[in-house]
Amino acid sequence: MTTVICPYCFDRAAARQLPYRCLMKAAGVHGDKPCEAERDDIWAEFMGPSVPPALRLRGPVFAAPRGLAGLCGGGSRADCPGCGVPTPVRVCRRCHSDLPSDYCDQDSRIIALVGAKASGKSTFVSVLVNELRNRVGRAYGASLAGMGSDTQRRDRELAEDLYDRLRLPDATRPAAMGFNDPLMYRLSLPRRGLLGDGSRHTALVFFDAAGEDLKSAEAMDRYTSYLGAADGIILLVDPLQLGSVRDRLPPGDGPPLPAVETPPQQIAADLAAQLRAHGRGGSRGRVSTPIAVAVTKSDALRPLLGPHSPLLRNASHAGGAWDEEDRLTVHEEMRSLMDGWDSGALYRQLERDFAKLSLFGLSALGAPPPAHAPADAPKSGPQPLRVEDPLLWLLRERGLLPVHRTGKHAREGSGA
Ligand SMILES: Nc1nc2c(ncn2[C@@H]2O[C@H](COP(=O)(O)OP(=O)(O)OP(=O)(O)O)[C@@H](O)[C@H]2O)c(=O)[nH]1
Ligand SMILES: [Mg+2]
Ligand SMILES: [Zn+2]
Ligand SMILES: [Zn+2]
Repeated sequence: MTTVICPYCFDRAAARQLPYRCLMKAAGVHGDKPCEAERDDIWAEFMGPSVPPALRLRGPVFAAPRGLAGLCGGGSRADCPGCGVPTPVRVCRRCHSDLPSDYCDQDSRIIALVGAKASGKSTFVSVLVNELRNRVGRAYGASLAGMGSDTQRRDRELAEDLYDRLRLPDATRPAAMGFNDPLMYRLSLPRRGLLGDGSRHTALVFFDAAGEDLKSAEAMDRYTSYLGAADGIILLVDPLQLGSVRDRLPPGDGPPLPAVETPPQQIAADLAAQLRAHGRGGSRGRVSTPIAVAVTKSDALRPLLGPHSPLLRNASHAGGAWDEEDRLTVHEEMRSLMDGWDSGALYRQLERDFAKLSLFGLSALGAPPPAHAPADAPKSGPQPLRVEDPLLWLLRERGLLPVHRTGKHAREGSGA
């Protein structure tokens, strides 16, 4: 039985129970009259007040007929009881959002992206997607395809902005101002098996919320079910919002420093509390969801790094395998840097709260934005450093990446 997690409201349901939506096509079998649009109040209520009244009228939703094979996508259709025309469109039981046609054909992995305002979440996702499609995709023989027209459109727009016009993403609008669509991708990785070589498909769902949603109670509600459903969390920490880092950086002519937002320690503590409330607390009260804590904008930290710092180069991904030793080197480097920033307070708290945690350092842009235009990418375009590491580690934790083990450090790491 295929279980589907709605990428909008995170409801879990058996694929065969998902209702259908009529496409309102002409050529109806019942008297040639297409169905008329109906008000979909369940969907409208979920989407919030930003949906104009005209758009609330949608194709009628009807329950899946009994006895139909438990598939969605893959060609499963049901005849609309109103007009008799078959439809392939499945919707979520709880929020009535339409699911992309191939969403339910594979396991889904929900990756929660969390970070204070302006910590670099949207830039990170855009660059990550581009790297997975190109450099990293080549190394692993992987491919990534946007699922659903919303993701495909947003990807195209963001890529044109970032790579052609060198414009950084706008600040993400907070949930109070409307619904932010999840980004859905189908990640295909090669699988070498006894029955021959093939591909393994995973649906990846990212939810890029606005930083201020972490602070607002209404927005938290949706955020919480998202966190509860997450297979892994990427917590982005903006080093330029840490007072001790700001004090250490030489005064330069770079772009102005960002406003100081919610401190990462506070975000981590809230996160752990939310996850515990969702039953994700494990042994000794530590949360079982793996968390990748990534310090962003590492380009700005260059004056604080030694000439051989692993943060100055990408992982090699040689042989299409994950290098555990390299991850530990980065983890230790970040740990000693953070020690200098706050005497290790954030790390100690993370260790108390999370059973599986790893530290990362990345830069989506590879260089600071131009001093006079902080909303632009550097002139040379994004030249990311280690932007893929947190996601690859989370995939590895779920057994989705081949691992290449060398040396004495090659042990399963938890909390290291
Ligand atoms: N130096 C440097 N600055 C970056 C990098 N990525 C993002 N920034 C800066 O951080 C700002 C915010 O980035 P966003 O990606 O919009 O951050 P966000 O977390 O999505 O912000 P909200 O949506 O408002 O919560 C950008 O406008 C850039 O000025 C990077 O790799 N290096
Ligand atoms: Mg954003
Ligand atoms: Zn839903
Ligand atoms: Zn119909």
